[in-house]
Amino acid sequence: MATSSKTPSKVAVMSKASLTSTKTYEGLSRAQMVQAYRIMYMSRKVDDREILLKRQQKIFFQISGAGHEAIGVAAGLALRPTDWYYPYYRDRALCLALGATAYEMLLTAVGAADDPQSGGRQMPSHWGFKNLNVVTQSSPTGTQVLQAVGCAEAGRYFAAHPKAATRVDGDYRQFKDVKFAGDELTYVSLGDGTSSEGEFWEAMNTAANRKLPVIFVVQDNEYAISVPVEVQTAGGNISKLVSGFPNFHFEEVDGTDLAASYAAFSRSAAYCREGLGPAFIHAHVIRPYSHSLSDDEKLYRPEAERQRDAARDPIMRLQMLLIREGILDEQGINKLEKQVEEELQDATDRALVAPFPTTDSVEKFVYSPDLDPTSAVFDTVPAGSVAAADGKHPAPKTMADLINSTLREEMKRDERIVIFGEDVADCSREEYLQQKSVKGKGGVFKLTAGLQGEFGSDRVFNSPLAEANIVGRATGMATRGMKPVVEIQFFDYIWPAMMQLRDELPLIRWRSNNAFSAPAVVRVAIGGYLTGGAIYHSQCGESTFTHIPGLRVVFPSNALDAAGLLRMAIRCDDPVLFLEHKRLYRETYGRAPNPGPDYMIPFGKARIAQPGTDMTVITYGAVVPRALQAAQKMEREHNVSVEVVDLRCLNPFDWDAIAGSVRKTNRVIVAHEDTLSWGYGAEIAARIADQLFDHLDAPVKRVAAKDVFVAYQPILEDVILPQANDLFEAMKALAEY
Ligand SMILES: Cc1ncc(C[n+]2csc(CCOP(=O)(O)OP(=O)(O)O)c2C)c(N)n1
Ligand SMILES: [Mg+2]
Repeated sequence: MATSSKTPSKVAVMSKASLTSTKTYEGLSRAQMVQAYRIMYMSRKVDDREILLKRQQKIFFQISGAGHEAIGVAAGLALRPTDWYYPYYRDRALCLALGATAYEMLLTAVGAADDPQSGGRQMPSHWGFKNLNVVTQSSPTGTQVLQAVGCAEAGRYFAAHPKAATRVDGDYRQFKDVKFAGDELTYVSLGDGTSSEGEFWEAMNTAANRKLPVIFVVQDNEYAISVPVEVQTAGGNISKLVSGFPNFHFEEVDGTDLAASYAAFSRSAAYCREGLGPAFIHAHVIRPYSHSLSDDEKLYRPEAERQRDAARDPIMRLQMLLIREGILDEQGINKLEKQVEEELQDATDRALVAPFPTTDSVEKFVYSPDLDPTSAVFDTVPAGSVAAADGKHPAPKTMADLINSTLREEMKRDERIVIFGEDVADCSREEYLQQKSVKGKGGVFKLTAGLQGEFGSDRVFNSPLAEANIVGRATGMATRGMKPVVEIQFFDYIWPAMMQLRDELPLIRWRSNNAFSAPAVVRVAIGGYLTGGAIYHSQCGESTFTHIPGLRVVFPSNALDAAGLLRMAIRCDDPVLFLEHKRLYRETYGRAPNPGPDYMIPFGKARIAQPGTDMTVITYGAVVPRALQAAQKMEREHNVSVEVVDLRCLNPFDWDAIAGSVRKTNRVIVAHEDTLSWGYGAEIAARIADQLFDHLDAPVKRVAAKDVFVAYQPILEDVILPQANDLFEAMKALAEY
């Protein structure tokens, strides 16, 4: 027996009738108690086996679920296959209880091609089983919590809009089957240390406010690596801190006690399924095996404390209970454990000979393998370019107008689209709209004006003032098949969402080896030239995002491109960062008639904003009109013909257009509004130097902002940001070279 030294030496022989007794343990039958013991024992043994394999250098990392087995199995037995799961790394026993196998776990540990969780891409214990609704988990502590909230919102949304779940060909919906159950709930777990992350509190807030069916489980083993709980949590008890959240059902339970844990989950699940709100389970557990194999807890935990924990070992406790209650005797336990060990041995033998992924597979599933947004099939002609029967052209619209109408047209076409962010609703207090006592706001730049009125408050709504909340929830929703088109009010304030934007949203597909994906759209108002925008309302910084594999980045310079590219972004099967320049929203430059509800521009196709023969300017965004102005002056004053290439889309970008133009003109300037050093232009310049060296008659030049933030005083702003005259001077110098 695993813990035989701690069990009574003489145990009663179990009666044959014992498993048929109707006695239950907080609702668990005697047979379920045995089943639970089997899973818990398997969980511990997989940990032990992985530890051995790591010491033998057959696997490369290990983190155990030891001490957390009872709470995990309790959840697995109390919840349903139609529920959704956002576990954390100690949830091995939960995953086994849901139906994952030791073999699958060991495939992950060896990094096998057939690892169903990630195809050899993620560390072991980063759970993700598509068939079990266990959503791909990552390493950053706490990022799962807001996603779980978004997941629960998606379940509720599809229940209210069942037709939205229908498969539709021709856009991302063709590849995104939706499943939902009306009374589903979402499980999310985390450690005591992780409850210090802000995203946890943001998630609790939204779940409480929207009465979402989420069970939050804090598995409190009193340590986060070496940091004890009283350092993490004011007062040392998370239950006390969260007790003021409204609409919650709260449980604080000994998470090493299977039956008590099961009861806590049963009550919590019933509360959530009734639609009363979320539940919070604070489970006191133990961590007998140090944090991970890279940690030695003897360095910071004395022996006496460790012994105190060991006395609460959940496996030992359940074993003693089985014997005490006559559910299994010593022989029965031995037999069960032997079966588990044989099964595990077989799983290990098979996992150790499983083929590795082929090295040419590394770039697979960075993006959708199904929908290629660069495809020419998305190349359409704008309807507004054709004069009507009466010979009149429709009125030109601003970029702001066309973004608004594109959102409206797409929302009509696709019921999976929801829009949320700060101030995007017309008016959160709906009654004011109904009474017609207010007109409604619809965004600080009015880009979403009228959409709540037209599509309802469950499709267009305000978020709390919390950017991680916006992107994290959008990620959860998109994982379930919705199409959140969310707004970050100012690029300058995107950073609280950075963990979600770098480590989550664009990575979900790759890290799960295409089992999951989250093709959300994040619209962001960006840029300066505002006269008074100053440091915190003028920033660019697009290269930070083009540096993220898996994220499409779009940056239009005019109304027509904004409409065509936004529609492509919404129909796309990849996550998209859609950058909208504030200065261009209402400019006279670049207005266009509405190009119609199907106008699309494929990604990665530049636009020749002005053809030329003597030099090329590669640029995008608000520098495009400035480059055109400078180019016209060059033509007028120096008879130099400048080709202006507007990239429009930064990832993917149109290398063919760049190369074609440089081969023709042999002189090139790369220009952008963002600061010069380490910027987007550096990459383009490096590629030109590398691949077009023989075609150059002069060095590659760059024009960009000075390496400072944008100042408030307009004369300072002017000198900091690249102006038409800076471009003109650079063009002159390049022409003279
Ligand atoms: C955002 C982030 N910061 C730091 C880490 C490194 N790290 C991994 S686990 C961990 C401790 C987590 O403690 P807790 O939440 O209590 O969970 P436990 O491991 O105790 O179950 C830390 C600091 C990380 N993975 N992610
Ligand atoms: Mg902990």
